[in-house]
Amino acid sequence: MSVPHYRFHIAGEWVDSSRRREIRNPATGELVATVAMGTTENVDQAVAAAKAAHEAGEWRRTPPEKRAALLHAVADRVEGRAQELAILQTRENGATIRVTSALHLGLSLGHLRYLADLARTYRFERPGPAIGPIPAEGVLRREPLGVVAAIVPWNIPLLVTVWKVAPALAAGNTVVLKPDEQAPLIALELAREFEAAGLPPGVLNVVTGDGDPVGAHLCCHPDVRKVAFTGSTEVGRSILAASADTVKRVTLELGGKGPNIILADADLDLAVDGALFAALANNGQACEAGTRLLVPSALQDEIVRRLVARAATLRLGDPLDPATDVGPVISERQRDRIVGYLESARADGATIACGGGVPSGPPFRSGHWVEPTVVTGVSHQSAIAREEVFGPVLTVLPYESTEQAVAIANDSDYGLSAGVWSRDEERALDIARQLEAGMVYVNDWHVIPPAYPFGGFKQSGLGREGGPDALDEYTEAKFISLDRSGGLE
Ligand code: TXE
Repeated sequence: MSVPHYRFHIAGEWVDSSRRREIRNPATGELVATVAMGTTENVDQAVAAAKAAHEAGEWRRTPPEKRAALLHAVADRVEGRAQELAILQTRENGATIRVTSALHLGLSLGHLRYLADLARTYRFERPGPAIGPIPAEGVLRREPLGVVAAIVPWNIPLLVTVWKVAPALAAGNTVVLKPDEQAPLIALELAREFEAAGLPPGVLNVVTGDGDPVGAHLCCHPDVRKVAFTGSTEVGRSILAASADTVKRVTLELGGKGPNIILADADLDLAVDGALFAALANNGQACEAGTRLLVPSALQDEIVRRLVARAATLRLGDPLDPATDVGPVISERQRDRIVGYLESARADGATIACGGGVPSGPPFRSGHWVEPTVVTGVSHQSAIAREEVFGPVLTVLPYESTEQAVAIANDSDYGLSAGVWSRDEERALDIARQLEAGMVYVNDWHVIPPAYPFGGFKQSGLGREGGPDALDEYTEAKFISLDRSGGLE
């Protein structure tokens, strides 16, 4: 049976390449599609197209209201295909159909519409206050940057793409998008909808290919004014370094090791359910997952007993089945990485309270599987408690006092998400204020509303995505002074 072949998109043309990559369903190994793999020459072509489109000025001079309308038209088109695209996303990256429908498609559409609307209200130009002591006035402007490179990962590709492409376009920039080589299809479908909605050629270009050379070449290209990246902290660092030569603007959304603190007064049923949701949603492959569960030491046995009982009810399996709770991980490499962390935890004396296995009998013969896993008995200094595992693994750490809980929570290079479970609003808020994290969830997790910024403290990143100031990250501030002491009519 023939499978679809995806080409990439430069200057309004769909471009093929002699090198192809197979995209296989991580649950079954089934061939989903093939995709053209770009080269550095393709990057040069895409940047040249984006630069030419920026200089031609059609898009940046399009009234913001019309740019917003086009982004809404794209949202309408994607919404019309939501079910089909959720299935494609599940087949491409293994997230369960409930998650691709609600989170990957549903949330992305909400964010796309919100970011579109920002163009309508954004103050691209406004008069400033009088400039004393000279008789002058100022004009405050926000202008598009030019060519923006967006580099996205495979775990929640549509939302992460929307976070970059939508504010960049809403602000009048042109874009070269590099999807992840393992899950590029949804981004190419999105580009198709932008083209169908009438975006001028060259304004949004997509080059699929490997991180190095395609992503790396974009990051040192002199005509790229900004890089917006989501991915590993390691690659984030290399992007920051590569951007230094040409002083590119950079936003980075990197890894996390979210601390999730259950206070002694918490509703334990809610907190235990929430802790599993925090750690396992999207098959444990979410940057803002809650992966360090901090529990009062007196309650540790009870909480672990409840976690294990609840985890036993979770269904691991076919991600296209709406009854499935946890699907496969993206690749053999990621599975082996997760297994490596579990082995090192065992060597450190950890107890695997549940899970820990790699099922291989039917229906798990193909694909990349890790059982939902709860780890106890490790120090908060061990690798499994400090590093991003990026799989369905929750590590439980006991604490003696809330001060100690906060200290352990903040003793991390990361600072993306954090959580607190309590019945006492004041106590929960007091702790939330002390946590070094860009997002703190009280009695919930994975709350990602479009009107709030997303991003991390410390080595979890640089800048923020979404939220009311999203267009600031894609514009330059300009001040024009008008001296009225003579000469101006
Ligand atoms: O990420 P990479 P990988 C974390 C998570 C995971 C680990 C490795 O811990 O286990 O990273 O995942 C492109 N210049 N996250 O290897 O390599 C690459 O092609 C420019 C957290 O998949 O960072 C892809 O498009 N670009 C995370 C993107 O970077 C380069 C999501 C991400 O890939 C490049 C994913 C280079 N030199 C992984 N090398 C999150 N924050 O949500 C690679 N890329």
